[in-house]
Amino acid sequence: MKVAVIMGSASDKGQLTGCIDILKEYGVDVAVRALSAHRAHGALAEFVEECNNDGTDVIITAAGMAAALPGVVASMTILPVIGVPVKGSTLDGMDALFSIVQMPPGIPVATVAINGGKNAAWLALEIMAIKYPELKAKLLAYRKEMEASCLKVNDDIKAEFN
Ligand code: RP5
Repeated sequence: MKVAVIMGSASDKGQLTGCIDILKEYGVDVAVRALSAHRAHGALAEFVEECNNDGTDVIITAAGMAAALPGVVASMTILPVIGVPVKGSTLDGMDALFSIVQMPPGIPVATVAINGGKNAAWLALEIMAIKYPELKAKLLAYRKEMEASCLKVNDDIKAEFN
């Protein structure tokens, strides 16, 4: 299981640490890069070409402002590309959200919430679970754990107010 995580700038790093932690917790081999689509497009193209040939399963991308990175990466691969809009200081991430989600037909980017790095990891795991049965079993077990902890909270609330 192999995932590439590309951020547009080191300033996006904070939005990806949770994502990278989740992937590693599930035993995924993670290759992390900071390669701007605007400032380093040559190196970005070389890295995506590596991903196309080295068994990478999914590419996670994160960028803010005029966030071209996810769409540009998607244009260079048929691997599933997940986009994380990063909240900048001026337009609160709406700029990045619209840049990432509004892709033309044929070049999709699976866009998660603004600053939704953790869901990018969960979505990548679910995509890979189609191919890796042991990962599928782990994700199903995790859903059961989440349900159990949610029901425990419900029991506590019932006991407190009823
Ligand atoms: C985007 O511009 C990056 O993804 C980052 O979110 C934003 C600002 O980049 P820096 O000026 O902090 O490098 O391309």
